[in-house]
Amino acid sequence: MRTQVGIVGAGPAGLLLAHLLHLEGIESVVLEARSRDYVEHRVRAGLLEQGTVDLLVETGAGERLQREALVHHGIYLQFDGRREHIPMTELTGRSIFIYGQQEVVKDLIAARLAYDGPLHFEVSELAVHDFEADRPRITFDDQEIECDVIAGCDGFHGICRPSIPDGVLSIREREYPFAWLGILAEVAPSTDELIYARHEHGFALHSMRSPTISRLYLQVPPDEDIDEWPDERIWEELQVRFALDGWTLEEGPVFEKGVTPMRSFVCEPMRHGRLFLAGDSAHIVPPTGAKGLNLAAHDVQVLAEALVAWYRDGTTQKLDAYSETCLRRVWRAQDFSTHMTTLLHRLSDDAFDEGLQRARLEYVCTSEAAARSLAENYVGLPRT
Ligand code: FAS
Ligand code: PHB
Repeated sequence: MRTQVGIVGAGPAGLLLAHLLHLEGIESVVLEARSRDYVEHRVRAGLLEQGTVDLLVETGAGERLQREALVHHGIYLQFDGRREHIPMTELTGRSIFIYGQQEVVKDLIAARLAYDGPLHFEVSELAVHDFEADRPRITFDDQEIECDVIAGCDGFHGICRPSIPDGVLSIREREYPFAWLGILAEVAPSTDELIYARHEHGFALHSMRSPTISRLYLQVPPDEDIDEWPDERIWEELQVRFALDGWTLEEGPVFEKGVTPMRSFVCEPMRHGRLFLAGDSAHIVPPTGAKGLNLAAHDVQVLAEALVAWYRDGTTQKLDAYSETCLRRVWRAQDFSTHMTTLLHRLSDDAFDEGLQRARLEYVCTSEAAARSLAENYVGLPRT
């Protein structure tokens, strides 16, 4: 087989890239190791920046999002028995949108199949070849695709990044000494907007997926066994960390739960020859800043624009600037996500750390400048 762009991975990055290229008349083939059902039900992110929503809506993949997403104009920060609102839209003019990642994936798969765009699920033995030359190939299941470029959108555990020869990439990473235990519960959210809580027991986040589905997270030790957390214990601990006079956290049946490790990871450059890495295959942020999915969308927006310029008039300028352009936003998000993580999680028993956290929380709740800085990073800096 032959195509222009071979895309490995049908997560948000791969599917959105295929969608953007199709709109510009550029062919691609998307290859995914898991089944359609699996990728459409995999629970991950749920918060979209204004820029990500604008991109989906402007390109015709946001019709259901516009109908079903919850629009939020701020968040709450809770600490020391107080809950303070940070008015994001008032401070930045931009909003945030609550819409499950799997819903974005479903919408992009539906858009792809509506025009019979090549999308292969459950492929195996996938490998990438010759991307240091100008006719890269992808092999899988005794098949081969020759293409002009390969987009490695296969996530953190994919094969594209490890396929780049040793010595080419520089890796910068940080592991955090805790993880997130996340649940989905069939109960109406007990809050109108997200609550980020710092508590001596550890961090907690009250998010949501719809007016009837709540999404909640607890900071737990890094290698925590989910079997140690029966639903009652989870609700008990959530009640403790969100406790506030005159306010009640409603409980309900838990239908999904899992533990997610917390790490920061950046590989540079994000391109080697004709292989371009996008999304989690190139960078991971701790979810405290809700940047993972949004960074993936930004990467493929930049890559699509660069490929369009190359196919249109043969200029490689944007392709050559791809890695640098994306890494500028990646490091901004790394800094913000690390800031939010160290601001709100129980880092150690060190009382000085606690004092610093309190001072920083106090500052962001009393200084408009500090609140605006947090807000503009959270809603997403305008795309350059
Ligand atoms: P993805 O990992 O989503 O997609 C990569 C795709 O490539 C997958 O479908 C995979 O099956 C496929 N693939 C892998 N190897 C392959 C191979 N060899 N051949 C073919 N296909 C292959 N972000 C937030 O902002 N908030 C959150 O709450 C949040 N929760 C998360 C929870 C978890 C458990 C994880 C892992 C991430 C979470 N994230 C969260 C971050 C998440 O949203 C990612 O940033 C986002 O999925 C990145 O999208 P992609 O780069 O497309 O990678
Ligand atoms: C989520 O809704 O899954 C979510 C929201 C905000 C975060 C992380 C996760 O910071």
